[in-house]
Amino acid sequence: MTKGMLTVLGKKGGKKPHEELGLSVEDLKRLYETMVRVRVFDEKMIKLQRSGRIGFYVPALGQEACHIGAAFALDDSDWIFPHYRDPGIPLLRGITIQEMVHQLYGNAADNTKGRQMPNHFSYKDINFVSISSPLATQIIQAAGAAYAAKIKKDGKVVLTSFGDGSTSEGDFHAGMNLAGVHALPIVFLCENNQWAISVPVSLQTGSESFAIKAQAYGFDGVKVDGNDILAVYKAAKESVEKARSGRGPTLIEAVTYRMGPHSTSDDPTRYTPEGELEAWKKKDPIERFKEYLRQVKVWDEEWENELRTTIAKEVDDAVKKAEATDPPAPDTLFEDVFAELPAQLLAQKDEMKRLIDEYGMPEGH
Ligand SMILES: Cc1ncc(C[n+]2csc(CCOP(=O)(O)OP(=O)(O)O)c2C)c(N)n1
Ligand SMILES: [Mg+2]
Repeated sequence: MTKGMLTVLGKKGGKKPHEELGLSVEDLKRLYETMVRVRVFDEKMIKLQRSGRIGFYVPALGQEACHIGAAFALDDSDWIFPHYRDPGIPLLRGITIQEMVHQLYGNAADNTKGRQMPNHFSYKDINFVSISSPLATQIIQAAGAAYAAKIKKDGKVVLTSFGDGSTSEGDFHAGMNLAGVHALPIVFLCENNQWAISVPVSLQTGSESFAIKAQAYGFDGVKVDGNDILAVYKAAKESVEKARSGRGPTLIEAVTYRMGPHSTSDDPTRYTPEGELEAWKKKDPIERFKEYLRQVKVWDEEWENELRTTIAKEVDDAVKKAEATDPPAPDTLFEDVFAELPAQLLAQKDEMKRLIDEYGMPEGH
């Protein structure tokens, strides 16, 4: 168990931290760009929901460093069993903003065919397993996948992310226990954003931290500054190397703050203490990384402006295209489960056709 909290940004003296971590200038740019893409995407999606154009959205505001820093430490073929607040991970693995916007609209180009809740992304080709609505279910699925990786000896590592509130679910304990017993190749990332909707972290655990919980299962816990992308990357890199070399799991507690509402269905001003958000805004993970990049001469105003303009256009174009795309065709409701439809579903399909013939297509089609 590491004592205290791991930080990298702001440390004085010695070699440049990113060089020590083996990160190139290209890597730094990619990390920063992904954080800004998530921020711009978030801001736009919230506006779209507020103006009634999409139904629901879960912002990642303030938590960009946690999930992007951790995922960057993985190989592209490693498995991810994600929390619902991690849109930067698919973006890092090459999923486009367009694909994600189609999902939020649930239209015919949505790869989940409008059957999933908005924001519940799922990308089979990049080993990004479907986001789960029931809290913590991804943790046991991830432990099972890590068990499979160990049996198959395929060299893959599993990352599963979840919130502080999710550690109160039985599935967290079951997953951690299985991983500890079998020394599985898995990294648990707890994004401690201080809140589980309106429940503060003080009511979530009697332990002195979340990281310390790993001790009970026989492996290491690391508490890291979750608004410091280089610190998260460092913790994740060490944990991933450890997992890949057969030395078992790690629990990373990334200490961060949810700077926006829990989701677009929430109003945090009703329960957060005055001044809390303002205090955390001073530790904004993007601003902190930007300052570091400025110091090492990777960031300048011109690049920032170009980045923001390009991303804003990319998001706007994606929205236009999603709004011009039809909803999924009704027949798709009957696809993907049975190779041959059973009699009762055939009857339902006929009934649907009859209703459409009689009343026409529902509004929006
Ligand atoms: C099993 C279960 N119980 C309750 C909920 C309702 N719920 C959705 S999100 C949430 C809070 C989760 O907090 P946390 O794990 O800290 O994640 P955060 O939203 O803060 O990122 C709750 C209680 C749920 N989705 N699943
Ligand atoms: Mg939380």
